[in-house]
Amino acid sequence: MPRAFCTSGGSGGGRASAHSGKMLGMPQPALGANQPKGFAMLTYYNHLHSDHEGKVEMFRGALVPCFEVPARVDRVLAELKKRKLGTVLPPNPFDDSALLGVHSQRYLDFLRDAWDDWVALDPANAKRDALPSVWPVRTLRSDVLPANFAARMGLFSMDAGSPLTDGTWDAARAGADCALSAALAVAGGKRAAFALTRPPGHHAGADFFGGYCFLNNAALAAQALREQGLERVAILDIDYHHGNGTQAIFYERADVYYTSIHGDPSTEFPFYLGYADELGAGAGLGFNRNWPLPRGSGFEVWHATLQQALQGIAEFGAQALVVSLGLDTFVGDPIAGFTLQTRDFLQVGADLARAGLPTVFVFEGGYAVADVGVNAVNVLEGFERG
Ligand code: Q9C
Ligand code: ZN
Repeated sequence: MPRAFCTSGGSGGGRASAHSGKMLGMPQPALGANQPKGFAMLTYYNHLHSDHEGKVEMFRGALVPCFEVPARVDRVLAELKKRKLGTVLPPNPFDDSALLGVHSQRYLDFLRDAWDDWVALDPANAKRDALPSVWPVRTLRSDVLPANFAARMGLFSMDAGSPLTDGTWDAARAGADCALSAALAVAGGKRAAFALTRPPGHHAGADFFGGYCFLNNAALAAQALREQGLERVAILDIDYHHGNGTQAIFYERADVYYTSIHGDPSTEFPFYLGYADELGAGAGLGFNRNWPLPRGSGFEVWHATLQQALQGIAEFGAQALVVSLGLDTFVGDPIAGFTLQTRDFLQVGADLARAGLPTVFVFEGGYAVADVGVNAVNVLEGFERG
């Protein structure tokens, strides 16, 4: 296996390494066949997203209503249709094996069965979201797979803010199909495609969920672009929160460059990753670049930082771009701290277009529900016009 395909190891348990050649589970022939070409935006909409609807998340010692709600994606879809921005399609189906370039087999096995296992603990659980409450932190073992489901929840998660529900697997799985479909469309000649999906993905690691994320859609898109033959793929993460999962998945790889602009993790979630001194490791040294900004930062500093991130992508020589499109940089976001305005998102889209790369947009965060549709579509429209 070429070194470039080796992924950074997850914590034991049969972390799958990506394979060269055609991705397992891809429809054959994949490259360019039956893919719509041309300019107008193609959106792959996750028709199962609302199957995932958490009730509560743990926050400061209380269970509070979820911020990550189905209306977020409904708003984006409505705005896309209102402005007639390109075509909306259901995703193409991929086999579960298509996920193994990014996620470990034992994590996927856990996630697929998690709801049934939760209800098996206690039939009354059918009415309650599943949340973890115990974790294998330093000195505890993460190589053992406990039979107890609560223990497995902790092993495969990073927080208690990401409720797992009856429909989480089906929704996340269809979202992965959206990301893979968008990547194949772009590999096949489309200028841009948009994976409109929830739950989001960028906090999910090779073998854990957290930060409302279960499967890492942006990582799946980047890996699919690689396996379609693009040699250097860049991921630009503009969600308010650092994409710890995406960074970790590619941290030791030189073929996928990860760069992120986000709230300083010293005060902002995910707290334990996303600092400026994280530059990659091993073969991946120099292929990771973080741009933490203080809570309260506005568009002027954010926009100047975007130019620096885009310069890094240009110097890397990316052949395609994956954008983790979070809209929680918006001033009105209830859980974030930057002050971008609705009009600024048009400028963001135009700046992304100037990178001149085939681009996969993947929907991430953004919790100001009434504004998230206009803000997301402003990025896409700015890109289309740019
Ligand atoms: N009660 C994304 O934007 N905790 N995830 C927030 C607020 C986690 C955000 C606490 C925030 C995760 C994809
Ligand atoms: Zn976010």
